[in-house]
Amino acid sequence: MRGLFALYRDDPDKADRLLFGRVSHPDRRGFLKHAGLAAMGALVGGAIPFHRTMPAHLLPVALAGESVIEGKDGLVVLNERPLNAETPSHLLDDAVTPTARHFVRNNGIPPTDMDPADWRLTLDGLVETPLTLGIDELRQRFEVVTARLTLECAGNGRAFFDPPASGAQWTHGAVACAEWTGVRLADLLKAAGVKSGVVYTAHEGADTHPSGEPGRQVLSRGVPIAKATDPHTLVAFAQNGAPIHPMNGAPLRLVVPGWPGSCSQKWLTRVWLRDRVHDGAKMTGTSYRVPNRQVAPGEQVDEEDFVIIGAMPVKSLITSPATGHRTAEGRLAVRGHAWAGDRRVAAVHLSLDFGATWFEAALDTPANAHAWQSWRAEVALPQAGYYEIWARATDSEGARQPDSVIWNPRGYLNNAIHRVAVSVG
Ligand SMILES: Nc1nc2c(c(=O)[nH]1)N[C@H]1C(S)=C(S)[C@@H](COP(=O)(O)O)O[C@H]1N2
Ligand SMILES: [Mo]
Repeated sequence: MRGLFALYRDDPDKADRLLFGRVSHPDRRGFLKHAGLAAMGALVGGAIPFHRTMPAHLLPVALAGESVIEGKDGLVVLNERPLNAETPSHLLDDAVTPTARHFVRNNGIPPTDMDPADWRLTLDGLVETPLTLGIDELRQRFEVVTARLTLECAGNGRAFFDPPASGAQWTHGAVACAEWTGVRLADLLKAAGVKSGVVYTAHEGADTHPSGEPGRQVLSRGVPIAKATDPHTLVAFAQNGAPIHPMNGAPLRLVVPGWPGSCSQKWLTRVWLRDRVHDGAKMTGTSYRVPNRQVAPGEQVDEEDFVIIGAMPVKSLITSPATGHRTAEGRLAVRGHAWAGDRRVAAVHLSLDFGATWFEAALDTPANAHAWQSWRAEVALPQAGYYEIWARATDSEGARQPDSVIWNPRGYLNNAIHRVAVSVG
């Protein structure tokens, strides 16, 4: 698949000829060859009803569904520019998400120069001494810590909203728990000296706006100073013991576990301390904000009635079996993970009868605060038929996952229970 991509980049006419049988300008209307269409249909797993109007030199995004991102494996690409790719649930089975399986959520175009040797991070604003530090200085001057930290996009699960919400149509896979190594943001801020009156951080990264307009910010989020100085909030320079993947923010990024992934600025260049709630790109309007009350599906909500999302809600994922699994009558091992924002997961329950009755799964304690917790159970599937396995987590404060989506205009915070289908017999 990568070969096909390279071919489209280097010689689009040849690529068209190979895939479609001939080059057709200005579009392929009527020219698509049967073999090419069948091959493409097989690749995307279905018929291609829109082929007649497919413009030339365009690689269909569905074709690009797998293995197109260097160093990533099995991710499903939702959008190519900016790049958004999620991980199928059954590929999130590991306690520590391998880098190759960590989702990618870009709002803009990543920087081209990610050389750690000349990367600089500036801490300024309401500090006694503004600091500009290289990555070597971070390693040398501050305590280096490693932790498994759960990162989930606030829009994970957006695909299930009805009425639909605009934005990347994540299903279940915009979540991961990698092992991150770096220094505590709290320690950096202490070295800079936090002045009184600080309310919020403001984060800046080196990516650029898709429009190409110079100076236009892509994303600049911040968090309340209490979250910034929480010892689990890291400025990370390693992911799973190796340099950070370029699409996950190399060479330096924030990891603000338990909060919307957008708080964890990638390609981090600056943390600015402010005396007010930060108002950078995607901090205002309806971005990463939800209504301050329950609203009806489809309801229009005034902008001033939105509040910024803080800690993410309790959620769980079934990572085995994969949905669509076929098995013989008998017992089946079921497993997955659960996480709960700034809280811990207290229990995970499973149901095999569409939520009528529930039984408890065995649940691991977290490896460290903000690591997701793995769970497992063995279930009996005594006779042939269609089963659904439902998983529902409850957090340490007693909050539990709802049965269905709690609707909000931009499709955030969908922590509805995960269901997988299994055929027996
Ligand atoms: N600089 C920068 N940082 C960013 C983003 C971005 O577009 N630019 N996306 C954010 C969002 S919305 C999420 S969910 C996480 C995703 O992290 P990942 O791509 O490493 O999985 O990165 C966040 N940090
Ligand atoms: Mo996100």
